[in-house]
Amino acid sequence: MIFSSLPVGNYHRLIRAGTYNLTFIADGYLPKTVRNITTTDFGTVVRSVRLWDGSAIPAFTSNVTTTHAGGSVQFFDNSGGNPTSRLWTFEGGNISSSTDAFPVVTYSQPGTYAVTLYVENAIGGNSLTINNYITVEAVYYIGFPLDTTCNARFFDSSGPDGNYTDNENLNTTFFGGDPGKVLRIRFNAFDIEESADCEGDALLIYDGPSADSPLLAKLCGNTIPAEIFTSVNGGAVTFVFRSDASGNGAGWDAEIICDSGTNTYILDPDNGLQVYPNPASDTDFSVHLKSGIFHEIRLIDLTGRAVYRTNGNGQLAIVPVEGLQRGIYLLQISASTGNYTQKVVITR
Ligand SMILES: [Ca+2]
Repeated sequence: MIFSSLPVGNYHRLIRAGTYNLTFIADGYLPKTVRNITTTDFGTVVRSVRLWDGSAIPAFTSNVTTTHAGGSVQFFDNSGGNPTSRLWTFEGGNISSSTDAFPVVTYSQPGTYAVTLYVENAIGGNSLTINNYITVEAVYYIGFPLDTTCNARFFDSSGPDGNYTDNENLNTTFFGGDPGKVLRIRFNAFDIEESADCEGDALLIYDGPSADSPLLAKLCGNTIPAEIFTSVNGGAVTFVFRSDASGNGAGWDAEIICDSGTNTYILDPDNGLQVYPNPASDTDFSVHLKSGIFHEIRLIDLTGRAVYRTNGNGQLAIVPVEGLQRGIYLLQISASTGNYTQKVVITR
């Protein structure tokens, strides 16, 4: 039998056991055929079918979703339905709007910003907004004495471009902005003149508020170092850079981030909402809520498509990563304690 729901209609038709292609037709929408639906006599098959009216469907990606103050992001229009016009809106960008297919936007102020794309064809238009899509980190060069942060972009003395200079002796201390987390140091680029035991040029990293704290790493060369974690929740990290009288390199580009230290992200400490691991490689994401229950959890890809959705009344949900491309996703969580969005990464 085939049913539709009231008030759209209520009709049915007896069909025999077999495999069928069902075509759905409605005024104002394009026909849609769902293939290979197998049913038994007196059996029930339920399919949710959404018809498309032919209007343009917005979708976009970008080369990065995290940048630093002064950094640029390249956006790509991946919309469907052959749009004939488009309008981007960039919260916090140096251009607030654009009609280009591949606009480049520069962000000057730290924060998180929404991106909206509206596309239209002869039939109609649709708009897609992704809140908190772009994260812009505050920028620090070594030599800046100290600050408290949970999201810093940290460079050598020359910043993102150019080499550091000779005979430098500079330091910077970051205090963790979250009393319940350690600091995680992740390098995006690294190039310091190599020497035996890094006795020439070196970046030294200490597990605390000064160079008297325990040494975590002494770095030189041009291999990107593994991630480094401080050991004290709400503690500090101190960087000391020294260069000798000749020879130098491009320096480094690093991110300083508050982190639980075990790849666990705590979204809501009051209610014990955690996501782990993040980033994930081949392990599924676990979402754990200690007080309250989940209503719905969705994993959204960067085109705004839900690649996984679960309804639940429990306190632990598993979001499978198998079959998903590496990249950045948004985990949208609706729970009795509130609604949450967390950026998660698959790194395989
Ligand atoms: Ca040198």
